[in-house]
Amino acid sequence: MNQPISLDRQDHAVASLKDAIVSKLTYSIGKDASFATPREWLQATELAVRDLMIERWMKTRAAQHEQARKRVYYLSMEFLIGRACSNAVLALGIYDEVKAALSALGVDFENIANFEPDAALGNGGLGRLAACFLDSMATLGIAGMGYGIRYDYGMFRQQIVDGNQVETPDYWLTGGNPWEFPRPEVQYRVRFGGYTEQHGDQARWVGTEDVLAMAYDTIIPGYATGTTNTLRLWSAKATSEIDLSAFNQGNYFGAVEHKNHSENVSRVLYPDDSTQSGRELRLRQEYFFVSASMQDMIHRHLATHDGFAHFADSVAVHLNDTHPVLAVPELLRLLMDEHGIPWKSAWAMAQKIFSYTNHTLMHEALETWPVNMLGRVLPRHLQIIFDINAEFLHSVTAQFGSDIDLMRRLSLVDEQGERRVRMAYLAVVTSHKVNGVSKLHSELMKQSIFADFARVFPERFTNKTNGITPRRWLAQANPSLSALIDQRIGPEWRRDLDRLAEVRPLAEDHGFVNACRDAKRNNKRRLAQWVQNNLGIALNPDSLFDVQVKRIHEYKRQLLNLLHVVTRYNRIIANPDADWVPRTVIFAGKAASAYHMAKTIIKLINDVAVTINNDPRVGDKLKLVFIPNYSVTLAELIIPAADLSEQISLAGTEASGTGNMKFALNGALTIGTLDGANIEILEQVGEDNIFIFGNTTPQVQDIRVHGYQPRQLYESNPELKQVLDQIRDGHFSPGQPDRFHRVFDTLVNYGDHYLLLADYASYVTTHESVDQLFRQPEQWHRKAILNVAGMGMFSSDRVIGEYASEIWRSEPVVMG
Ligand code: 26Q
Repeated sequence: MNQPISLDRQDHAVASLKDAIVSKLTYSIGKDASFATPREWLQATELAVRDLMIERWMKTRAAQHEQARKRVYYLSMEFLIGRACSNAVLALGIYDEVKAALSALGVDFENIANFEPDAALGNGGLGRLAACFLDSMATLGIAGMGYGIRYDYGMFRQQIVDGNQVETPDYWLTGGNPWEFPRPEVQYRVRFGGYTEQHGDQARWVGTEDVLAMAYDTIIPGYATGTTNTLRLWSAKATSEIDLSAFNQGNYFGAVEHKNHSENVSRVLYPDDSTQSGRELRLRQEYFFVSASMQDMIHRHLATHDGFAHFADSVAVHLNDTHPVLAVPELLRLLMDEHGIPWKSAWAMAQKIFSYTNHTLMHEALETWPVNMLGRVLPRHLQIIFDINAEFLHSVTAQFGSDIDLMRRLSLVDEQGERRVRMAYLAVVTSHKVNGVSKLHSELMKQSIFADFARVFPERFTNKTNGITPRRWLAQANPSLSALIDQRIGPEWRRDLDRLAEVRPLAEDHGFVNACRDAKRNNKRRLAQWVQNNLGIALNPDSLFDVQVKRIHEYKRQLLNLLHVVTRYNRIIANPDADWVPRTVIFAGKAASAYHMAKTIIKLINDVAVTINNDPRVGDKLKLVFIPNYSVTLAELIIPAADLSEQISLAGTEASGTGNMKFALNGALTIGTLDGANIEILEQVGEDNIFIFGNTTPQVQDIRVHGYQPRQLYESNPELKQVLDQIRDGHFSPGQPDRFHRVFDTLVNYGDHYLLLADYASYVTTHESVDQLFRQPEQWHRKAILNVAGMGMFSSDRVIGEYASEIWRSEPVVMG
């Protein structure tokens, strides 16, 4: 939807795309059109589209170079990109032309696009945020580059077998990856282990085991602009292919053992999103990619500069959580030990260069590494961390006097028990800016985990409320609604989401409201069709689609949702002839492989689904579906089909949430707690257009202070008691009645940390208001439109603009 192309120009574009695709099919894939499979058509199309981006890519590099823009390096262990083809085609503004070209060849674009695997190099929110940020940096013309790991295996595939999650590996590179360019000429040596020898101020790190990091560059197109950025991912390569002496002795297995061991470092993404795994391989992964990235950054700098005089003004390095924080001691090591810069200036530069985003307050997710392990794997870095700590604590003493207790609390090394390095503290001490990802989270960050640091560095802490890219999450995922909006306000909202405010008056326009209703119904049918084809379950598109899709975690409270579902089921059975608003409740999400309770929750959802969906007394009034293998691509299908968005985490636990924004942008109403960015969504859409329930953060703190009494809540609410007893007594697991004992005990007897029962009553009542509103479709869709209209500020373009001007201090590139 870029500038309209005149008709003959469009004909011309279609003709030349058609030629290009056929030529790629013939000369790059080696196939005749009459024998090509859909996958081969896709590959040919991708190569043709890619050619159109490469020229822009080169021009962008030249412009960034000429205009000497400050470079922004975004370091992240995760980039959850999803599919690239439709995104690229939309960015280039040639969707209709590609579709027409393929159609002339007898091929359906949407059909072949479905053969592209997702690049699932991330777990969830944090990884997807990084992908949205790449899109926005390219679109805004920020000279930004992503650095990460090219995992051979991305996020595992989830199958549901007998109601249980079963993980299978995601080898996403089988069919090749046309969006990446291997750069065998860009390789760095990354060292592990060994020991250090001190020579005055400089240290020599010797006796190491080495791995090579090789770059793979992925093109990141900006939307409707010539700027095209790069995501550079590192893949591990052994320093030698085979061990010749072992080989010559006939030990063929031993000969490749070293190679395999080295290359394992980039083999697989850790599928934990909220507990620190503490595994040494994870530490090696973290160091592997930041070492390569810092070497590359210095190399690139020295290619155009004489030394380091302007270094700190020419680069900004952003840490996406603490996972890449070893970049700090690595940069210091490179500057001091390899480039002879004295400690003082190296440290001063680091403090200007780094900034850090925190994504969680949960204690179990905060990274710490045992001093022992760090000393063994990265002896030089441990020394440097100790030096930073000494320098920091010294400066605090100068400012606050020597308060031993304060020192203990601020120290980068936790001395209690097994000594551990607190990675978040290292990030805070180094960075000139530290931000949270929603207003509430940024406040809580200063009150809880970083309270002492907020006193030492008050000016350092700031908020950057998350956002999402409107290109993927509205234009691409929801063509029906996008077309309606285009008709009324034009296509500019794709680059300036604040323009959606112009939709607000249309909430009073019957024609528009009805059209939005039809668009939603269209999306619901699209999803129902998919569910029918893939899961064999028939959904009624006229029922209320009530959706909770996200990682499975106790703090996100999928169980609270389920308690409501069972309550509704019991009410239907007790009163089958009442005038029920038909509901379809949809869940999707993965559980970390070792997270036992999360896996039990998946099983319980599936067991309840079997009971409800097969109960003839229920019929269409209630359906429950768990959609397996939630992914970016499934999100694009599910979110536009939602009427109701479940954002029900315990107040104070969800740092921001970004799914909440995607749903509201697609015209779902939110049922949510006052948590994370829900609070800002409420501010934007107004309290009449969102369903808020439950305890607030201060109330939660109050309940905890006075002692949470779940058993009292259980005893005093008969409906709640019935539901919990059914779960405990095997109503949904007759073959194994004690299967969910632990769920019951957690909620009722062990003082559940996430206070589900404390919010149950208000949640169920709020769902009654949801039904009331859904009975008045005109009112419902009016409010849905007001949600869409209020989402302007949640564009990742707004967020990146703020990061660029307030944190990175980097000006956009101007393309000629
Ligand atoms: C850490 C150590 C070892 C192994 C894995 C990890 C690990 C990996 C991923 C820890 C955390 C994550 C991911 C966290 C995450 O996705 N956080 C979410 O970030 C979103 C973007 O800011 C927020 O919207 C969510 O609220 C937050 O939960």
